[in-house]
Amino acid sequence: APIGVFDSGVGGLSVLREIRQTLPDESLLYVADSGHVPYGEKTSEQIRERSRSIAQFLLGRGAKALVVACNTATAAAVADLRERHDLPIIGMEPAVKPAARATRTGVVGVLATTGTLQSARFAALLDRFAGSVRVITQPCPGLVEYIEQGELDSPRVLDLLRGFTRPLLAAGCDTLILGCTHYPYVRPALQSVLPAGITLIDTGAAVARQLQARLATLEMTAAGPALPCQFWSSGDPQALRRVLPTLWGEPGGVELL
Ligand code: DGN
Repeated sequence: APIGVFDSGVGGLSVLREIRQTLPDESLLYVADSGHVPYGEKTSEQIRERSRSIAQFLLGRGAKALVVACNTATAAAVADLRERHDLPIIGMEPAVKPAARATRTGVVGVLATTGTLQSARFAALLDRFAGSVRVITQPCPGLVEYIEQGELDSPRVLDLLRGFTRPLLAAGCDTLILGCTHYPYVRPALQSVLPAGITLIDTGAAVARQLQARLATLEMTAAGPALPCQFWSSGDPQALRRVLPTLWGEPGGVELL
């Protein structure tokens, strides 16, 4: 049976790539909820509704496990999904723990959506590290929209990144957490606007390993061979098809959700 992965748009493809690398024998299904992107400015109830309906769809396609490849949707909906469905459900979380280990200044920055940063789940995460590290948060409105278009290093994207990181650098951050699954795609652009010696941390690889461990414990690991990944978009399937070679690494068939 396949693993179902979803995001508000193309960001979750950064997680999907890590899953493919870690679990090459697993068949994968991916839903981009591009008809409703961005999730960052939506209410939690709206995001829970979208997540419920996408989870239903993926379960209907035989998914044996779900990955909520979106920090914003995880914060709003993962608890609700776990209550409703009895299968492994893996979510994202800004990587505060590895950042706390990596920092030398003791100050780390979190780049994420407004929705993630304002969530109770994120507040609880910060509480756990309150004594050990100072955390400065920075919402990044507008960034996801560019990444959705495949615009990863244009002058206006670089300007946006300069603006978002300036206050974090001023506060003494030497480690920045990419707290949204879209942001790994602007990692090179970020690096180009940051001084040397700033560490960037994202969660995709850790989530893939967590999924691998869960499947192994439950004896649900597939023997392979994997089928080609199937993609759905609730927005414009053509638009997703266009960015797949860049963001997923190869072309793929996309259907309308
Ligand atoms: N990719 C999503 C995340 O990780 O938070 C959110 C993107 C969005 O819809 N704003």
